[in-house]
Amino acid sequence: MIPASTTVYVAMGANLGEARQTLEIAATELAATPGIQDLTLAHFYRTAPVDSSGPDYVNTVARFLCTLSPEALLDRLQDIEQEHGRTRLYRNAPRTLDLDLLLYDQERIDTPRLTVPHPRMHERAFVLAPLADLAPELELAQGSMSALLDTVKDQEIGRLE
Ligand code: PH2
Ligand code: MG
Ligand code: MG
Repeated sequence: MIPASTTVYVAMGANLGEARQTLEIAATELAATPGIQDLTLAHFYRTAPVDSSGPDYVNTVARFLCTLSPEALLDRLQDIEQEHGRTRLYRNAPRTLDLDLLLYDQERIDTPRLTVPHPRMHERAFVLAPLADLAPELELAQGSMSALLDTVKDQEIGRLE
């Protein structure tokens, strides 16, 4: 039997090292994961750090179909972060790679390891802009993509080629 696939969105960010290249490699690794199919990447954006410090970030969002459980997917995301030298010195510290599970179909998950939908995604231009590239029609609990983008238009962000 073919297992039912879930549509998943993952936010990708980095502000240390070759940030864009790291995101491209991480996307390739995600796409090659058993249980993950049809990965599409949004545009890349250069973004000023939000509640964080250090150099500008590069951010994007990946969408894919997934047959992994949310926990198994989180394990895989954390493995890829580790491979790219991710350390967790303190909250929101500069990082070589951050992979955040944003949406797992319509599911609401609230466990010690995982809160989905991501609780701060609706207030961050560095998530909303690439998410809107992939899914302009998406509705979050807090509003439509265009309404939410309007509330974050003062956040500094620029699309990369
Ligand atoms: N991630 C954070 C905190 N602040 N700022 C930008 N611009 N991009 C990020 O990915 C980011 C951030 C925590 O994960
Ligand atoms: Mg994050
Ligand atoms: Mg994270």
